[in-house]
Amino acid sequence: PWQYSPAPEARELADLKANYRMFVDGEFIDGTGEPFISTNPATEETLAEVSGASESDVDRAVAAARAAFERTWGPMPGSERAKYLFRIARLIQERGRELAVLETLDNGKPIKESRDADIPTAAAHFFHHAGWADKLDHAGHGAHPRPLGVAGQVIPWNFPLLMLAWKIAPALACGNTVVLKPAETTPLTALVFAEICEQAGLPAGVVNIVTGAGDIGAEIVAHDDVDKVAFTGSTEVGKRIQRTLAGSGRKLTLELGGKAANIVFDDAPIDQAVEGVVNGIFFNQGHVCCAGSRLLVQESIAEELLGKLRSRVSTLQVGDPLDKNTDVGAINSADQLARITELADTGESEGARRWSSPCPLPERGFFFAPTVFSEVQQSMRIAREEVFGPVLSVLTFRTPEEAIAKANNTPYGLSAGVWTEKGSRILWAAQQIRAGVVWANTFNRFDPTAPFGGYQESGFGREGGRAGLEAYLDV
Ligand code: TXE
Repeated sequence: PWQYSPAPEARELADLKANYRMFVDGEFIDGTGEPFISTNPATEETLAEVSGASESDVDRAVAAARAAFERTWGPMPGSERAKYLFRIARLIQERGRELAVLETLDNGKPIKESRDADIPTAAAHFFHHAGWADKLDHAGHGAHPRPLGVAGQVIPWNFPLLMLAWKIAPALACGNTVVLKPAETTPLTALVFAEICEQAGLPAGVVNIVTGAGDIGAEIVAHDDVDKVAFTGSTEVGKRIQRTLAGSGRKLTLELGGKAANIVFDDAPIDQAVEGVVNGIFFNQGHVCCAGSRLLVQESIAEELLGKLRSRVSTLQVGDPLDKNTDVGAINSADQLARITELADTGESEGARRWSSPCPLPERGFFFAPTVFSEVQQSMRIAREEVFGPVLSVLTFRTPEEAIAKANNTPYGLSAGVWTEKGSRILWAAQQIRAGVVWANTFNRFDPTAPFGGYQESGFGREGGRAGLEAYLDV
């Protein structure tokens, strides 16, 4: 009978700041590319040195994934695959503290978020998909689902372990093997996840983690022996990947940016709405593809809501991500901070009214004060472009129809929120808004049973739930 490998000693903080190697064919190896540094964005100090992949490391990882698909993982009954996924889920829970601290150090997000949201939701995703694995061998009615083969997966830096779980759990449940590249600014929890795969006794080659920058992502995407590509990241890179794969017959899912409307009607429970608006845009420093970055508020309650919103935002604690009381942590990188700063400055120059929380900011590290722009017009860049930072744009509307028209006036279509006491209005709005997720009287709620994904330039394909499995199966 299978037994857990002895758990490694819980690591001390100092040990988390070590050297990290990539994981190919069941072994931790030094890549043959340039090693790189992962920085703690809250202190600007070097956190760890990480080995870098080259094209030949990608070849090696894809070959290992192919061999595992053909020899071990592909032929394995779903009921056996399920056991591995359950073990992985439990090991994520067991190593939850270590993962949460490491995620916070590498990404800059508040520890209370990595501890209460990122890590448990990642574990939940593996539990959920473990439950699918033994139910996919026969779909019934003569339909026979089959895995696709090797999945090439590229993920961003905003939810490093959670995005990994969204990609790897369904792929493995369906019988595929994986080559995944984490973002270059947040590679560390993916490499601890590789240890967890080893601890769970996962056959070599089923999961391969290669580390490097966008050029390595591009190698994975373009690799002839990759059967399916899954990408979460910028719309620009998503479009490039779509062009690369055009005509190849390989499957693709894209989860790209967003510019979600959070609509507050005049009958909404206003204090609850204020909390939802704050959570919608300031959770994870606004580094959220489904962030409620456009607040659409009914004109008659706009002043009251804005007043309450500013008072609430003034109470947010910005600073040390490892402090349990911190609400808003560090911006993930200097590049991202520059992007946010530039876009926020255009808000002012285009005539919107800027208000920032008076909170003190740490002297070192990448920080940006929570900011609310009022008097925003739809034509302004801060109303159209994804800021991906703690910056809210407030627009007003008079009628429900105008609210829907404004909500849909975007090239994106990932998520939206509706705040109202009227059930009929919730159902109506959910039908009218062109977005993959519409939350009602809540925001940023994630559940592995609920499919997540977008319309238009937010991408295509769904992750989570039964719909999410389609991306990893042929029938
Ligand atoms: O994204 P990139 P960046 C948006 C957000 C942000 C902007 C830029 O608006 O401000 O994108 O962020 C890999 N082929 N989102 O520059 O470059 C890269 O190594 C294959 C929204 O960080 O798209 C990383 O692993 N892969 C988004 C991943 O793609 C490539 C989350 C994401 O990086 C590649 C992140 C290439 N040619 C940013 N170039 C969301 N949907 O949540 C880069 N990569």
